[in-house]
Amino acid sequence: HDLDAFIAGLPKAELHLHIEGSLEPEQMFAFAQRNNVPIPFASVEEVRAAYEFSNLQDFLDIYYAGADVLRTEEDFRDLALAYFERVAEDGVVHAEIFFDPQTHTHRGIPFGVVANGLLAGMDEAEQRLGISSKLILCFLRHLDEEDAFKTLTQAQPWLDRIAGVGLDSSEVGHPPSKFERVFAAAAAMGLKRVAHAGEEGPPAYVHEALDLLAVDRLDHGNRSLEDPALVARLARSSMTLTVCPLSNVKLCNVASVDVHPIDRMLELGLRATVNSDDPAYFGGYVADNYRAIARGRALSKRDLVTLARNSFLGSFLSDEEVATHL
Ligand code: ES4
Ligand code: ZN
Repeated sequence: HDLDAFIAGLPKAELHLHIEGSLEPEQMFAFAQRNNVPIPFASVEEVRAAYEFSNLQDFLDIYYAGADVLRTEEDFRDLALAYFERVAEDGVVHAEIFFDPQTHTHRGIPFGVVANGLLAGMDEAEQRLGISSKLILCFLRHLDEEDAFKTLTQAQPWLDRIAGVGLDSSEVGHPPSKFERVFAAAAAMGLKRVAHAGEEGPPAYVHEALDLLAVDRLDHGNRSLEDPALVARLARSSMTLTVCPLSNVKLCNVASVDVHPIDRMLELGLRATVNSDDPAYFGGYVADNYRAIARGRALSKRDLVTLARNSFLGSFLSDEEVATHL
């Protein structure tokens, strides 16, 4: 198909990818076997059949359970490398990937095992595939501020290899204000800031992410559309939104890709990008997301180029590096 080839051939950056969410059912079985970890599924088909979610929490319960098979530095390296090998086919030339250290440290896996493994996979991807990448440490917002501070302290030895901090997990009931101080500490260490906001939470949470966390980028941000003054502010400040269409549909935040607001976001002057979020759970990698909205919303090639261009403009690459991709 002409459109599929156009999308795959479009150089793009992925800015919203939870590396634990790239754990494919086949890998889950392979890691479970080699680490002797029991899993409550008999087959890959059974795992896939369990991926029916009615909201974010439904998904998170399964996602955290799945991550239990990740035990060794080699597991994290293999997980990261498999992601890069897969998206090399999608035209990804740069990726800024999230990881959730608390998911692992809380079950006894040292921070360094996770970080060293992921960084090894990232380095190998750069050498073998020519894909550059950055790492973003996400705090789990359902846990408390003290735990986030502990995690930031554990990250200290790796700070030269961590581009920024993010905020993910259960949004409603855990507003950005809960993490104002830890984000200020991260900023003082020279780290960039991003936060999931307006995925399930109200526009007020997006205002908090801007005003209290001083985010450099907004993850999802969909519900900003309910607040015209907020939309104007986001457009005026060229704030990047990392939109994840297939995720929005799988988590029932958007009824189908046919009614996804991606084109409305572009028309409103928002710097929207397209990303996969948790590709192994939501039914597709980044090019699948581009294809789904291209068909669902009849996007033009010009729109697709704008979305890909926005992915570099919104990245944490230097202006010089961005220029090489435009
Ligand atoms: C996530 Cl889709 C989504 N939302 C919030 N937190 C997450 N962690 C992994 N995927
Ligand atoms: Zn996400």
